[in-house]
Amino acid sequence: SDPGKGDGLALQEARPKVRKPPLYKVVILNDDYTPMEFVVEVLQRFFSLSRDKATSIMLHVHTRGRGVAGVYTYEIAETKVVMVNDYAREHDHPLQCTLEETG
Ligand code: TYC
Repeated sequence: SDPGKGDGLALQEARPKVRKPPLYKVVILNDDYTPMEFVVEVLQRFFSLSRDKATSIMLHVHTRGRGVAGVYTYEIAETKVVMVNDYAREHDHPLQCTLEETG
């Protein structure tokens, strides 16, 4: 007999399982020494932000101590953290960013 036309018990059709991956925030930290212009440049360069949006996030970090540059899957977030921290170190600025799991 045709195995595709059974009573639905022998060959149950499974619902496709699609799971959203966990997301991670790339958090930028304030410090006393990194120039504001450098932070804005970093936010534009690595997070594809407009100058206005980058400036707004930089000022938020400057006044509040920390702020979210973007939200990504783990591999992309981790790559951005390494790229920003390497870039800041190359330019002798103490700017730091870290990963944080979203709630
Ligand atoms: N606080 C720095 C200053 O006054 C500016 C700054 C902003 C540094 C954001 C880091 O993530 C940062 N020059």
